[in-house]
Amino acid sequence: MARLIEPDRPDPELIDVLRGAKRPVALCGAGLSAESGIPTFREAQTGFWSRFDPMTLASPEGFEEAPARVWDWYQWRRSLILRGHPNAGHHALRELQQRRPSTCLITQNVDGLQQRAGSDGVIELHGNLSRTICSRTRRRIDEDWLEQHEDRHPPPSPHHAEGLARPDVVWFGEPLDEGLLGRAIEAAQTSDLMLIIGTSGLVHPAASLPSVARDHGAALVEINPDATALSELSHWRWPQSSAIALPSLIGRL
Ligand code: BV8
Repeated sequence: MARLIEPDRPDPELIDVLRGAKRPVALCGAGLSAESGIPTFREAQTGFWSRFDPMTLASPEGFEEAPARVWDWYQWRRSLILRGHPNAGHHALRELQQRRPSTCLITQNVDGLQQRAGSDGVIELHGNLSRTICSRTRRRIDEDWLEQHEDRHPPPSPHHAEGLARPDVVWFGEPLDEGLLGRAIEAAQTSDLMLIIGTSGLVHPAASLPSVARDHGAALVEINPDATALSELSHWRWPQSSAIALPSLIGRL
């Protein structure tokens, strides 16, 4: 049963555990970017998009069936990300990296906000929306080409006659990059503390990383206003926004 942390005050014992951590790892989800104005994956459906299921839009079948709709959905999400900025939670994780260079940041998010907060070496398990690839060859498509063909939804690919431009993200039903997943599993196996930040713990294989960490002796701390599928597994649960909890915890390092 997870130990509940007072919403507005980090547990002194947790601060000691963080201070003593040799290999902290963070598993980040859409909740980390919520305070940056990026709706979480399940909230992402507001207004016009509320009539579509994100699980379908974020899939090869969805793109096959309605490429223009999927392309426009991602263009809409890109516009939210461009208007958004890293929040205090992203900056606190950057600070953790600076104070503990052995920190490993794993994200399910595709918004690139952690990198915009100054972090490098972020493991982007599900890709990054700012990159565009060819739907047939998966080769990168540069911004100049996309601008020249911005009247087409989606633009054609320069790499293949039947190719279309698509976001460089992992859709449901697509495999994750083996190298990235391997690095994330290795980080979970060798960590002594895992911060589980803003994720519902429903999307696999990312959602299995906390149990890998726990099986290898790591202390698990969930930071999320709501309970999730990972709460039972966690040693601590902090029912607080990551934009408040992370600076409060890491600021006391
Ligand atoms: C694969 C990119 C195999 C696209 C995304 C095992 C069991 C069950 C199912 C499966 C399984 N293995 C595979 C599957 C199928 C599937 C899956 O997991 N389905 C589930 C959903 C039923 N997985 C896959 O298809 C994966 N591929 O396994 O391939 C394979 C192998 C070989 C050959 C072929 C295939 C691929 C999964 C990747 C999908 N792509 N993103 C895009 O973004 O458009 S996942 C998508 O969901 C986002 O990346 C998002 O980050 C991610 C996970 O969601 P969360 O981040 O958790 O966000 P969510 O909205 O759910 O929750 C937000 C949380 O934040 C909430 O708890 C909320 O309370 C909290 N919160 C809110 N505000 C705050 C906050 N927390 C803190 N502070 C706040 N302020």
